[in-house]
Amino acid sequence: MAKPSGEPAYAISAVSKLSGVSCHALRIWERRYGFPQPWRSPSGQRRYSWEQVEDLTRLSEQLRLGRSIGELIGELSSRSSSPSPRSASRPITRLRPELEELITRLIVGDIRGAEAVFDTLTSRVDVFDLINQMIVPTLIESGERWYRGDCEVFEEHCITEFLRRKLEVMIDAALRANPAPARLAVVGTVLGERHEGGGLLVTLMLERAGWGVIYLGSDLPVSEIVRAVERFRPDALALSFVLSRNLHKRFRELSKIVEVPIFVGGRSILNYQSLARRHGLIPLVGPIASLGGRDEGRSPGMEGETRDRAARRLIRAWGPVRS
Ligand code: B12
Repeated sequence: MAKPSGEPAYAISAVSKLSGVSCHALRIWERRYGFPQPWRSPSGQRRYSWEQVEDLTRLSEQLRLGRSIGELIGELSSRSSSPSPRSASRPITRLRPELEELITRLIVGDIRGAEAVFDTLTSRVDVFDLINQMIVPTLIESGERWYRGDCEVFEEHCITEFLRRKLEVMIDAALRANPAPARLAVVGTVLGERHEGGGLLVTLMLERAGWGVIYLGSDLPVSEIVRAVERFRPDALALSFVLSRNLHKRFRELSKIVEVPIFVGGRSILNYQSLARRHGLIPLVGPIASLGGRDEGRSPGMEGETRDRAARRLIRAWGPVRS
């Protein structure tokens, strides 16, 4: 069964990926501002509650909008009795009960029940909320449960395969609604990286933002990616990195591709942003659903845009996270 939402169950690496705040910043803020204050596991590891994850996610969104960390932490500590209008209008746990119901149904093998939960959700919330509040947190939650030993490998597969199928259906719908894209991106993952979630999410968000996407799937040698770039001549290459294994080697191989801007994202990029830049790659961190934005659908004015401007648009959509 799911852990109660208030129990401190999340490790610092998970909190970092969920909120878009680096592990380094979490430790510095704790020392400097006493926020966020984690619990400690019996072995001394930091443990955070879901509520702290929510606060940090909101805070990192505000940081991206240019607000200062000191000011935001001050607001958070004085807020306890009167939530801010933003948090009232968009609470991140709004879908938490549905998320837990979905997971529970999937791990007991009630696929049809899970379909019903998901169908009800899709009729209630937009794609932006579905991704940010449901699909990504459920993927992460299932990985955390597996890591803590709270779920079997096959149970984790029941959850993630269901979500992968849903993402594919959503991509099909976005593609049909985007018949004449003005820009083209090639998306995938490099050799050794079998995690597809990031690539599928990027594909979905780019299609919704009016880009055409050729999705190459996962675990592809860079030499094959080079050939795809030569053949398709895209405006951007977007690659997802979950594991940091062989990152230096892959970055070196990718640095040889100079014809096209290469955007790299995914949980391991958060801690390797300068390395990526040194190899001429463009790291993008933060929640994926900010590309295209809430209810923006197709981005206007893409026709006639230069390749550089199109690439800058992609960068602006994510923006860097400052610590
Ligand atoms: C599903 C899954 C699998 C599946 C993948 C199936 C598939 N077809 O995708 C399978 C079972 C194959 C698998 C295998 C493994 N996995 Co796994 N897996 C997961 C799980 C549960 C979900 C992955 C996912 O889709 N996450 C959601 C993504 C989308 O989140 P994200 O990377 O943080 O990305 C966000 C942003 O960064 C951004 N983004 C992502 N990509 C990009 C790209 C661009 C260009 C941009 C702009 C943005 C962007 O969008 C996301 C949402 O906002 C995670 C749990 C987790 N916390 O993620 C573990 C997890 C990633 N796996 C893990 C591990 C350890 C493994 C294995 C090594 C296990 C093993 N011992 O065999 C293998 C490695 C296989 C390999 N060589 O790749 C660890 C990784 C730990 C680490 N080092 O960081 C995790 C975190 C689990 C855990 N808590 O320990 N896994």
